Amino acid sequence: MKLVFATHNPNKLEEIKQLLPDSIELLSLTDIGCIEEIEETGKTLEENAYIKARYVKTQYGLNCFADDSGLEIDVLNGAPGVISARYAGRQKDNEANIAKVWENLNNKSNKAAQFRTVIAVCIEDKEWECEGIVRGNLIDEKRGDGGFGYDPIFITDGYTKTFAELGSEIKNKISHRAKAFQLFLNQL
Ligand code: ITT
Repeated sequence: MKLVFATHNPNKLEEIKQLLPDSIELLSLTDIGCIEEIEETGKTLEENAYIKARYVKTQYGLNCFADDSGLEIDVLNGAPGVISARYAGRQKDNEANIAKVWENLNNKSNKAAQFRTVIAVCIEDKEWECEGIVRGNLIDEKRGDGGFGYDPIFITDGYTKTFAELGSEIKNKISHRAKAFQLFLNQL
């Protein structure tokens, strides 16, 4: 079966390819000639993931799945959530995004947060979604050079190192994305 992963990110594609059975031919947006930007206009991670997966299914007639992820902070009612990449503005600046988190958490003792991934799947005439969540706490300093986004300020429950200090091998086993993808793979 041909299956499209609605991403242009070669690292994400390769990671998933390793986990899939040989019977599935995994294709990226680039592989199917989809070079146009799919506007992520949804108000939730679910909506954005479905926008991407349905776009490919409708426009290209191919089975597809798509993911969207974000950081959700308890005392900020789940912000930045769906706008995690653009929290401090359209320029998608990690440093500025982290500074805004600190600003909004100033004087708050509860720094609990979670990363959440939603995968939307459109295969034949079926649609469903898979979710992965990793709980933890945010810290007031940046620690570690690995990962991306909010990794230097997030320590997941049961660990003392940030996601940026853990290294990709460990992070990719325990992350929100890993959990969502594992669920998805089990359902294929
Ligand atoms: P796509 O092109 O595939 O959409 P992206 O960088 O926008 O890649 P995601 O949709 O997975 O990545 O995540 C949106 C934002 O949420 C991302 O830019 C980060 O700010 C934050 N985020 C998501 N997963 C994260 C992780 O594992 N570690 C740190 N920050 C993360």
